[in-house]
This record gives sequence, structure tokens and C-alpha cells, in this order.
Amino acid sequence: MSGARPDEIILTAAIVGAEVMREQTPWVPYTADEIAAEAVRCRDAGAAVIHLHAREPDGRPTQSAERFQEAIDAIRARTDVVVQVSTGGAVGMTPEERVGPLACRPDMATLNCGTINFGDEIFENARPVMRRIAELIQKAGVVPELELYEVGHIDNAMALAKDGLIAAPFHVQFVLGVPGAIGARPEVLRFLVSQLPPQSTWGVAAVGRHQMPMAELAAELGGFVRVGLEDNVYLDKGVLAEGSAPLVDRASKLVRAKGRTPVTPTRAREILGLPSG
Ligand code: KMH
Ligand code: ZN
Repeated sequence: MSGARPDEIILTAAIVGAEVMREQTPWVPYTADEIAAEAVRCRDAGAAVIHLHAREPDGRPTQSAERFQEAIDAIRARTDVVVQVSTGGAVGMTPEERVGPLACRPDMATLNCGTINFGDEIFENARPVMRRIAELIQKAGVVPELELYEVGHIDNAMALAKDGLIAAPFHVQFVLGVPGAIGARPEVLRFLVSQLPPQSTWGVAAVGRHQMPMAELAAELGGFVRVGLEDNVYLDKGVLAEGSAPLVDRASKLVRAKGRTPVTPTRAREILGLPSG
């Protein structure tokens, strides 16, 4: 994996998401202040990267540059984490809406590399949409993280590379276990990793009860890890996590037991080839 020593690991905290609402857990942050406080707690627990969504005050997901700017300013005033904005947004948003946060000078932005069933809905990333969002990420000078939910998404990503819309080394997040897409199974992860071009960095974000087992496996296989309320609201069976920080703390302990040490944001920037913060 490019840039990282075998003992190093980047932990990402997905602290907001676009789907989880207060009705499911009171611990999901909505306002800029709440988001920044959670980012600080996650940094203290070992996260170097914050995967960011934004909400309206009533919790509705939004990709508005204004809301993202408020959240990013609040985060940057309080901590040094790498800020990775979502360009996935929520199901049903238009591509133009989804790229709103690119105006906010984030450190990284997600690039979703294919369409999937997303629960009972469809998360639509037709190839022209992918190409357009990739082009806008490139124009904004932002480093993309490739969100891959299915095997064929690797091929989609490579087609973007062939068109010059993304460049190696690729930073990949395998998002596994979305209902309607490929499951979070060990053999699935092993196969996906085997298909990546050399020098790629990769991490796993597994949904629901698969979050921690897949974090452990990623640590064993040399990958990075994403945890947080966006993907899973439970710390243990039937026990809500009191925010994303307890999930980062749990992941940090699991990966340390596998001989991996969570890196600081400064080191994560070096590993990911980002400008220093
Ligand atoms: N909310 C999902 C439909 C991303 O952040 O780029 C898409 C998502 C991916 O969360
Ligand atoms: Zn997301």
C-alpha cells in the first residue's frame, strides 16, 4: 500500500451520513457545532479522516455548500483532521446538487463508482454522472476517494483512469454490506483487494453488524478502516453507540491488537499524498 508502513493504519470516521436520523439514534450530529464536537472526539479516539455529510437543522440531508462550509469551518477551528466530503449525498439528489461541497476546499471528496440497489431504492451513478463528478473533483484540485460497492465498480474506476479523470495511486473505500449490493464477507474483501492496481490504498466501510469484524479483517490484510454512525449505529448488539467516537475507539483497539497503529492526520496526509493541512 503506497506510502504507509505495514504497521500504520488510517482510521476514518463517518460521523453524519445522509440516512441515519435522530429517531434511530439521538447521537447523530446535525449542526456544525455538533459535527465539529464529534470530529474532535473521533480524532481523540484515533481517527485521522472525517467522512462528512451535512444536514439542515431539522436533520434533512443536504449538499449545500453553505451548510458544508459551516461544518468544515467549525471542524477546522477545533481540530486538524483530514476533511473528506461526500459527493454521494442522499439517494435521489441530482448530480449538480451532489457536487455542492466541492466549493468548500475540502481535502478529499468521495467519487462513487457505480449504481447499486440501496435498500429498496437505487443509488444512481450512471457512467456519465461518474465521469462528470470525477471531472469536477479534478477541476477543484481535490483528491478523490473511490467508493466501490460492487466488484464491477473496480472496472468502472479503471475506465475513469483510462479517460484521464482519475490518476494513480488510487484511494479506495470498499463499502460492503449495503442491502442490495455485495455482502460484507471475508472472501469478498480478499477478492476485491486482489483486483486493485499496485500502489492503491484501500479501506473497508462495512454496514451494520459487519462493521467491526470487517475492520479487523482489513487490519489483518493491510487495509484501512472506516467506522461511524453513517454505517452502523450499534456498539454492541442492541446497544447504541453514543456517537461515532466509541466506534472509532473500539476499532482502534481491534486494529492495535493486530499490530497496526492509527496514524495522526499529519501522517495520513503524507500517506494519501494530500497537501499539509
Ligand atoms: N448516502 C449514500 C446514498 C458518499 O458519501 O459518497 C451515498 C454515500 C456515499 O453516502
Ligand atoms: Zn457518505
